[in-house]
Amino acid sequence: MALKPTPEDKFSFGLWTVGWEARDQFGDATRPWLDPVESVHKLAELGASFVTFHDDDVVPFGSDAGTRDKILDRFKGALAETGIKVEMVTTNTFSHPIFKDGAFTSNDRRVRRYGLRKIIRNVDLAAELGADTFVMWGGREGAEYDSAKDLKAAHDRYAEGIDTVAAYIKDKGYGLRIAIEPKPNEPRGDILLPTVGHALGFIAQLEHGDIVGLNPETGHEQMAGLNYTGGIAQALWAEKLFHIDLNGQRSIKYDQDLVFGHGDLFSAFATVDLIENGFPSGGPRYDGPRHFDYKPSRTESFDGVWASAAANMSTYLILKERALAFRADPEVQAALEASGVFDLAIPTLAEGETLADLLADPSAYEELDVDAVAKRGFDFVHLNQLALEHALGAR
Ligand code: GLT
Ligand code: MN
Ligand code: MN
Repeated sequence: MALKPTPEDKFSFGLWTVGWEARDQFGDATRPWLDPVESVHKLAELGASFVTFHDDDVVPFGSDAGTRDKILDRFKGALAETGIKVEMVTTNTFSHPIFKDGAFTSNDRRVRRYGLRKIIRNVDLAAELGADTFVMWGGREGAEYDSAKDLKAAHDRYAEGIDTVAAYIKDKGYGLRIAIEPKPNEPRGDILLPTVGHALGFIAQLEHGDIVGLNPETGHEQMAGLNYTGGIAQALWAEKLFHIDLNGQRSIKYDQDLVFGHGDLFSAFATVDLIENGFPSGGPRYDGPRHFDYKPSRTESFDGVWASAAANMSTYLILKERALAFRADPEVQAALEASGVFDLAIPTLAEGETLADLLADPSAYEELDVDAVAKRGFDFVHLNQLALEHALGAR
């Protein structure tokens, strides 16, 4: 049964998602250009609360100032009419041929300076529209060949670029935070900051890292064979989960950008469980928009485009209902308890206990019956089956 969204669900869509003309490596567009104003109206009807966009999604690359103003006025009109808000803005530093070797990390300094200007101009627009998040997906920041990049210099330039933008945001007093979006490859053979973990390590080295966090995408982590829920969990733990891109991916292959849940469904259940229920022991929560970054398949007409947009939200809501039921089930709570899930939140050293105290505690080591302790079964399979039965609506 399809579920209808409400504003409390905070659903958000990139205009480049429904607006994708479905041109791929091997074939031409299968759908015509879609007016962003129409997308805003359609998404509002379907129950979304927010849209997000790249500068070039709304104002074609290279438009003169007058044209840009006219287009933006019309776009703002659609926002006002529908009540749709812009929560995130991002910059296209990957489509135009000038960016073929990247923006912040292009070997050509002229490109780096141009890219920085394009981004700063868009930061101003993001602030003007009241966005909270400025995403940076560096899809072209990378290489096909190891000899092509001085990787030390590339990281220096990447950090220089992001720190410069972050410092500008602070100087202007904008209420924006930067969210880096990792991806392992595609369009470049290898992309810099390929995973959540790489990006977290990078942010820790920045001068203005306090306003820089992450925008992890489901499929991007899965393209690297990683667990998306695990990735966003570590970002949450580090208090760096600023935004999310939800979609679907079926295993390690090209970036599929399927509807959320149409890839690894059971993993999607775990993702929604974490977002909606938080960690079993409490702690940092994600409270931001539920943002979908998917591509309506190339086979679909516009009817299929809108059906797929609705499918993202409906799937999320179904999984949310299932995840709430999972945690509320007394049998699940007992299974979590039996598996020791709650015990993991107990610090290993007792309050006030020092390492010296532990070293002097024979019950922890010398007298511990390691074979007896090793006999314990954790019953994780039973717990997982309960999760599966809830996910399938069989409980
Ligand atoms: C591009 C990419 C997405 C990013 C967008 C933000 S651009 O469509 O495939 O994953 O989120 O720049
Ligand atoms: Mn993707
Ligand atoms: Mn994305």
